[in-house]
Amino acid sequence: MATRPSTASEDLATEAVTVRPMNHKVAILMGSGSDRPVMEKAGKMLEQFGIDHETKVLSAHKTPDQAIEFATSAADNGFEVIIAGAGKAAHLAGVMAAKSLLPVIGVPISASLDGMDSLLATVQMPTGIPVATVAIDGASNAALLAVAILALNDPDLREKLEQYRADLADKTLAG
Ligand code: RP5
Repeated sequence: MATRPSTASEDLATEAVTVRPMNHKVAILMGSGSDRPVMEKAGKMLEQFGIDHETKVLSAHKTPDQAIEFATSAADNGFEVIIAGAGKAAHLAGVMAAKSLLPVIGVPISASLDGMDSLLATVQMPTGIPVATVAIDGASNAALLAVAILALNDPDLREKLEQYRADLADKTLAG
């Protein structure tokens, strides 16, 4: 029996079945190696969602040229979101936001003054250059916010986020 050519809608259906999961890449930056114990939580959370990430120590103060170079080339290098944690006079997230159009999530690190200094330095960005700031040492939430941003255009990731929230509710109700 002669086979008829496939219709456009059948082609589309086949394409939908063979579609691959989207590849995302998130940058996890920190101002010092001493921030690593906090910032590692962001990486672990992203891994739960199967999201690739690259971790780097870059200081707005000690390595300003490298920090600016990273921010300037981040989008071209495939990053979609930048998470930046720093303590004390925390400028790393602000510098990333100044030199990149990617969404930047700042994590204030409690390196001194219970983290109040870095909280204010990170959250109080002047109008025009925003940094989405999470709680002091809130690296896990920074990752979850990155997931929410990436899920806007990724139904599979959105499903994972819904499942994460459902599990969270179950755990909470279980006491
Ligand atoms: C900030 O100063 C870093 O992000 C870190 O939280 C804090 C202390 O840095 P180190 O003295 O450990 O290099 O720039």
